[in-house]
Amino acid sequence: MEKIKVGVIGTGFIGPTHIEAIRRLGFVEVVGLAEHGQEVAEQKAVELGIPKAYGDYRDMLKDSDIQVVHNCTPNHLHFQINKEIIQAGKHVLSEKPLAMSSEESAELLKLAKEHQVVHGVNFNYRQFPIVKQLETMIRNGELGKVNLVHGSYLQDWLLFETDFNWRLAPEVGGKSRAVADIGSHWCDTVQYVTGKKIVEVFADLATVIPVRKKSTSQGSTFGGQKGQEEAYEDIPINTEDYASVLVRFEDGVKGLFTVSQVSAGRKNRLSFEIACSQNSAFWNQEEPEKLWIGYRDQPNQTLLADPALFNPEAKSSIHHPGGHNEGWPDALKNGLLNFYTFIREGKNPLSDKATFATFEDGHMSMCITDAILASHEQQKWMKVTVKQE
Ligand code: SOE
Repeated sequence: MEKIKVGVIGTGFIGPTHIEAIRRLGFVEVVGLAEHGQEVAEQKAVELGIPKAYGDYRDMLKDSDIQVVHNCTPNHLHFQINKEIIQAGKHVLSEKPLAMSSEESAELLKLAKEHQVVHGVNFNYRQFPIVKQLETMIRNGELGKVNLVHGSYLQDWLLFETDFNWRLAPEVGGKSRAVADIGSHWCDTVQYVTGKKIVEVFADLATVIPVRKKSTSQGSTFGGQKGQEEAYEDIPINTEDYASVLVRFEDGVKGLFTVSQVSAGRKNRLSFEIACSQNSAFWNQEEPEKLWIGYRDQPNQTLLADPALFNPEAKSSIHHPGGHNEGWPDALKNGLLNFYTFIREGKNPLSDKATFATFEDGHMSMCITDAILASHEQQKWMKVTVKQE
């Protein structure tokens, strides 16, 4: 059987992880890579073992062999490139955020529907096996009715004033940083698990480090190290390092989350607790194989990820016996497996249900971010308005 042929645009932190995940699928092949400039593209193609190198992604989009394109570029390029991928009639898998504004993400969603291409966005945390298990438990009513949802997403890679990355600059990263970068994951994951949309928010944002020192040499995500001998320039920062957001979900469910990229010791700690009428459940991405189940009238339990203990629907997302732990790269692979199985089975993006996050979810996420920013600015509750094109 012919493998599905893929091109990847962008090879910073996330592009290579997409390539690795695709390779693990077996029925999909990365045949092309695009970077800014032929020299970088060729160097990266050699490093990553990809046959075709394009110094301009537009040339890759003309390659009729390529059926699917992954957009792994910095945020400010997402909209234009996503648009051109769709217009070239290729299926698209984009990094989040889909675009720089919710007007743009609405336009992309409309365009993807018109061209009937399969569209996915990399909200990977919903693809952890135990997250899927929790989703089925809640859907089957095993924990009772959902009452409260709270948690946080904490990182420390921007803790020092010398930590700098393109995500900090609004013209490249977008007008929101911590909320759009990691709050978007938290919201997507809890909406997926509870099956309930966020409908209203009240937010308090802060820029804990208002001036940063930008190294004239380093710049990769998670790349910073303290104490290096460097030359720096002062850069005023006006995107948020921190946010606390009160949230109201559909059906009167209430919640709260905090995001921070300046919390020492927290590397990539997305966590949430869901309090239901019978039990509570707690999950933390840094210990992804454990699900805490809380009881009022008996000892609490910890469910260790194990296909033998999972609900039938959740079993398909776990690929190893209990104790053979799966983590972050495996969740990304699970998302891509679902995305490419959808394509392989010739499913219809307009009518078939996707088991991965789509541009619909990507657009929803942009609308939530808009409401959070507006709420902080106006210091009042804001409704999440899902803009239509
Ligand atoms: C950086 O904050 C980042 O890489 C995010 O952009 C990812 O989406 C998240 O999964 C990990 O942190």
